[in-house]
Amino acid sequence: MKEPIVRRYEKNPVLTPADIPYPVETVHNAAVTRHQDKYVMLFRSHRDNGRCILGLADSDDGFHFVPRPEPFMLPSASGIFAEYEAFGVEDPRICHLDGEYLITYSAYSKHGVRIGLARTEDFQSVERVALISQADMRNVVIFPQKFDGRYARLDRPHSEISPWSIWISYSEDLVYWGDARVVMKPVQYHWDEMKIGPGATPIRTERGWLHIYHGVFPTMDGAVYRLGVALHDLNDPSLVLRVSDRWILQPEDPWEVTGYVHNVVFCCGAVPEDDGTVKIYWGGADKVMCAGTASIDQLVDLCLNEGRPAL
Ligand code: M1P
Repeated sequence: MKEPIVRRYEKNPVLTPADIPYPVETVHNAAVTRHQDKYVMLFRSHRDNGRCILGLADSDDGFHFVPRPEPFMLPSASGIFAEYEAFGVEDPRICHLDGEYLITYSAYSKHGVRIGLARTEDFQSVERVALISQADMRNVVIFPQKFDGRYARLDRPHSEISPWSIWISYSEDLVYWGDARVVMKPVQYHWDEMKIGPGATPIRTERGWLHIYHGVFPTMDGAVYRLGVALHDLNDPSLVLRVSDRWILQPEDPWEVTGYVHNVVFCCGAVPEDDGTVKIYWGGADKVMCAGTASIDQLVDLCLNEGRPAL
């Protein structure tokens, strides 16, 4: 039998709607980061009106998570954020940079979906900073390092013409972004041919920035969401060195195959560890949170030795 690239935690799922002390229908697509020697999980939950909020859970070991008693981010009730978050907040990512945690999330409203940016230092309070894209945009991850004094992010605009692809853009202040260009596209008749999107905050390695992304394949039974890896140049993240030709994870466990949306593994967070492994977190079928581990070296090798060009 083939050795799995991502070893699933044996007690998956690590967080489910039944664990949450307030009413939710789903617990999925969570960002996870280290904070003061603990792990913090910022997860998305549907409420029974179909709209989403973000909750927090804490863990000592990255596998056993204890949810907090109240949600962390509800759709804003005031100002410009209220107008653009009216339908909910979804799919957060966390970037730890310059002593603070930057949270990017999808803001839904009757105007479409765009990206909000919030910041926190302690995961007790949170401050909204700005709406940093127009519609239609999802899946924004900020690199945890500046390049020539500028922040860099990967994002995924919607397009009527081209399959949805991964782009990069830059900012001096985190609010105004530009110098955008496409860096990675789906490949026809390939596991990620329908669309791709940024996943976890990129991880710095000696050989490049490792990026775990998701790719989608259309079947007669609906779309299948899988995870793959790409390696970006250390100094110029707009340069994708190679993309692994193989997926690293696909829906297999019952809670990944069946749920709120079937056949989905969707990653918004991964935590590199000192022993050369990475803890990877994914939403199973848009319903529960799962975790697993992989070797960072092996993921980089997959890109470099079994890779394809990104464009
Ligand atoms: O239902 C699967 C996923 O669909 C969307 O992802 P994407 O925009 O990349 O296709 C999002 O709604 C995501 O939250 C969801 O998990």
